Amino acid sequence: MNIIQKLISKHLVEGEMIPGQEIGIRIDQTLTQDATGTMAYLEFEAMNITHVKTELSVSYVDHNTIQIGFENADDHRFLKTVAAKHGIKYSRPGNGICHQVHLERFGIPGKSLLGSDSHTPTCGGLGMLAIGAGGLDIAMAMAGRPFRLAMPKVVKVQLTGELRKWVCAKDIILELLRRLSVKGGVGKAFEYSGPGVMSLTVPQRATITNMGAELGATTSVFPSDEQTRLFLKAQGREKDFYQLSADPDAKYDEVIEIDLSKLEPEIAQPHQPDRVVEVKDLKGMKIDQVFIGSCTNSSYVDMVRVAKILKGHLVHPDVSLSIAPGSRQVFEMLAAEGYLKDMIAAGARILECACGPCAGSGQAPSTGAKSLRTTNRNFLGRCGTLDSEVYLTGAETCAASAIAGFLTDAKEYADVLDIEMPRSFSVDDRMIINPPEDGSDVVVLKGPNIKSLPEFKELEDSFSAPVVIKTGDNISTDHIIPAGAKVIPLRSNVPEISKYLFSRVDTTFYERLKEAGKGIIVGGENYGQGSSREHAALAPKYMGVKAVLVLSFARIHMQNLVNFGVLPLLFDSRDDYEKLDQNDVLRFEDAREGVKNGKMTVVDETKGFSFGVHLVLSERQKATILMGGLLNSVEAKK
Ligand code: MIC
Ligand code: SF4
Repeated sequence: MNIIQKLISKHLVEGEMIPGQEIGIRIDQTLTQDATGTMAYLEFEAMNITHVKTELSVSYVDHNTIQIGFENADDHRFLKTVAAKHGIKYSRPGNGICHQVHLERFGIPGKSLLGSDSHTPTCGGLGMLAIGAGGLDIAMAMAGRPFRLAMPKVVKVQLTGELRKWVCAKDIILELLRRLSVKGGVGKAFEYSGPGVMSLTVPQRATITNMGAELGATTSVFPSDEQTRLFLKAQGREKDFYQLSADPDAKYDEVIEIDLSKLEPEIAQPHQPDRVVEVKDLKGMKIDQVFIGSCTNSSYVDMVRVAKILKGHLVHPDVSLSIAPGSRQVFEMLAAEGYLKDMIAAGARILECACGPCAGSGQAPSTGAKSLRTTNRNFLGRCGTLDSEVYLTGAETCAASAIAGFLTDAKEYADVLDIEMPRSFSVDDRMIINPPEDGSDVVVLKGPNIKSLPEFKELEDSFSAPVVIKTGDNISTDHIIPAGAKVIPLRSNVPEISKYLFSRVDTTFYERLKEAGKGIIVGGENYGQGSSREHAALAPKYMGVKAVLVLSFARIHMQNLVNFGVLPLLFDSRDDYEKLDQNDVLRFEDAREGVKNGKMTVVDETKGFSFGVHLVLSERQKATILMGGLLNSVEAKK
């Protein structure tokens, strides 16, 4: 077996490991972050379960840390109390980004982790089976229910050679994005293998598995080997080590080869993470802003390399450089070892260890600006400025360019870039609050912005509704429901957040949908890529969207639509997608029977033609749709 098969078979509770077929796996650990966590815990509360059933569940606060009103602080208080009540650890704001902290303190090779954040596969860098999903799926996992997914195909990424000093782990995943595109990983899991693996430390591996999310992959994993043992030992957790490798005769569905010694620094251009070219192709491009941080590139070694480049220089007068270390552990070590001083002296604007600018919470670029970032996503408007351009690249390239004022690689700094992963990290878990043995007396505090979950009715048999929007390919959940300092505070308030639906692409959308009272969304390929935020399904459902009709879906978003009882429909033919227009009224007859059969006929009443659509759903997913969503299921109620 390959590693993915070994990990899955160890956790398999339902189904067979045949690619494409639905399987159920046992979840050992869960993680949530505040932006998706409030909803996940409201859903968990709706299930009336006293104590989580997992081995470990952690609630992180890292997204909504800018408190421009009471909302975020109220959310933190809710998360803290709800965690104490139900046996969940609470990582306080100030402790760092969920994926970075989980990798450092909790990830265990061989275990399964489900997180309400699409970058949960970061812990695959430790040999974990780590998967991102919507909040409701995490709530179900906390309640001890299996997590269902389609068994992925397994792609072997064979690494040979070693990276040159000014080339980094980010370049490996950017290279895969260049070759495969943002939809190249849908339905697949990526397993890294070959002699090049041993040269990569766990934090470097985690950069790669983190950004595997941008391929649309179900998950990504590295073997658990000597590097893994060294990392766990340095975290004071050698006892958690478990060796994991593929069998010598393991089979794979696909093989991709990358020679690390031939890689150059790469960069993803606006507005998709797969628009990758080599840095040298754009060398000299003037830049206005640089952000170094996020769950992709904020480890200790990343930050030290940045500090070494910045030392003795000043950030270019036309550039604003912000830096956010990934965790309190990293932050504290940078301070203790003097690296923070070098960053400050160079004029860097030091931010708290949180997601911050990555999803648009602070540091929005100026009008028309070019922003260079170490983050993983550059979807239109995500940074907070609609007409700015975000480029994604490695930390070294970012630091060298911040000094130069234009895009350049860090080759000239090669001499200072030889930094080893520390033999021991500074370990201090006091910012993680352990829940009491018995939380029954804990009072869960909910501020006025925290609204209860809407209730949904079962699927109607026949209905008609207008096409409220028609989009192109690769629409991300950032397009559907933005994040950012303004909108994230509304994550626990569905009526309010709904007002921002598609606001980045069409400011009339909300009013039009409200007036129609119902609607159909029409989209192209890979609809719903990116974030796991279930609000991209929940808000449309709340506003009366009956179906999302597209050429293909991204994995997490499609499951979120199912979870909230929105029909996820696929066109039988691209021609029909071409024929449809906004405002066409579509009629659905015998929709319930159609769901059961996996196909139905839709009538375009405006243009007077009919066409076929289909659903690729398991029997369980069909039943969920029919009952109007997962919260209405017996499984959620038992
Ligand atoms: C993101 O990177 O888009 C986020 C913000 O972390 C999301 C989660 C969210 O929307 O809260 C993700 O990746 O799932
Ligand atoms: Fe946070 Fe950005 Fe990572 Fe999402 S991608 S978890 S917003 S740092």
